[in-house]
Amino acid sequence: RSITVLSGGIGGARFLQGLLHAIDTGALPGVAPDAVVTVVTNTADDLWVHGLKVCPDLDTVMYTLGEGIDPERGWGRREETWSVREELAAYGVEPTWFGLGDRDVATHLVRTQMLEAGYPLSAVTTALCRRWLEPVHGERVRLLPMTDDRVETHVAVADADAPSGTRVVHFQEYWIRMRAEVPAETVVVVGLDRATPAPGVVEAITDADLVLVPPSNPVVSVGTILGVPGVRDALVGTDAPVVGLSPVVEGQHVRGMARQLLTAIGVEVSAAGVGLHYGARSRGGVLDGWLVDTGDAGDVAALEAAGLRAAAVPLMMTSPEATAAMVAAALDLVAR
Ligand code: GDP
Ligand code: FO1
Ligand code: CA
Repeated sequence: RSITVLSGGIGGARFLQGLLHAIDTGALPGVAPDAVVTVVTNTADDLWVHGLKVCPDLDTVMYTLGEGIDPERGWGRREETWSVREELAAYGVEPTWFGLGDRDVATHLVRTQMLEAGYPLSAVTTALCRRWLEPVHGERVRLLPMTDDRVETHVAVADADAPSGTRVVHFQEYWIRMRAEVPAETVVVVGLDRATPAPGVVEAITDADLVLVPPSNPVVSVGTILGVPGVRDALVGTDAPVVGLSPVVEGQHVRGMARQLLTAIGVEVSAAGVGLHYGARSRGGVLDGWLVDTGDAGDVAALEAAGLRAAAVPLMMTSPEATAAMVAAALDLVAR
């Protein structure tokens, strides 16, 4: 069996922990313990900062599955120290709002050096994962960036001081410095339309036995992956069932900024709203099934009317066990 997951950062990483737990405990009928999991990861959160290429979602997944993540923050390294950050601040260099931890910096140094030597991001990611994933998971987890091309999400916000009344900032500035407190007017994913899928991405979807869309951000995580030319077609064309899980529970994102960004792209902030935005494959969309939280059981009928298989189960990823049960329910949805 091979399972492909289209992942963002924290939500995707937690989901993957549950998926691997479910595989290990034999909780998924028809999925052998040696099933290979390919993670196609969003790279549109990436930024160049202090001369370094930082890939937050790739690193969040890599550190989480490699047991190096800071569990409280959900991003960056555990047992982190911040001397580099303090020294940069002492020089007064911007951006001071983006914090690079000392341990984390090593990852960005290796990555940047390899990129500048001419290796594509996908090859760099494989090299970094040799340290993090192989010791823990052997060959059964593969991490692929969605593309090797530079793609960056930018957000337009109202700014009375700007001549046009609008200012465009990098997604990280919107999220960290502005704390997503001002409405996002539009989301522009720079470079997306000219990007090509990284090696193995299309094949991972086409040749999969199952494709899972975790409860990742539908706009800046899954939305950007779907926007890489060729990815949507691969999903439409694959023989594998495609099933997703809602990141919106009872009209609220669980964590992050899904509400602000869904509003910016005109999608209703509800479990059904996101499911209908992805749409049924039978009707031009990308999903066969969509799981919603028990609190959103009232959304199931509308989803079914739109051609999706849908069910309501608890969708809070409170532990790998709870998340494994979500994965089992997702499988059950498309097995029926
Ligand atoms: P990011 O890149 O770090 O923002 O992470 P992702 O894009 O992978 O996931 C972010 C999304 O995960 C947010 O929209 C949250 O609503 C959602 N999320 C986080 N924790 C949970 C959870 O326990 N259950 C559900 N259903 N969604 C969650
Ligand atoms: N999030 C913050 O809130 N503040 C930071 O200073 C910060 C730095 C950072 C550095 C590396 C990294 O991989 C992630 C980092 N994050 C930080 C998290 C990141 O901004 C977001 O959570 C994701 O991009 C959203 O997916
Ligand atoms: Ca992200």
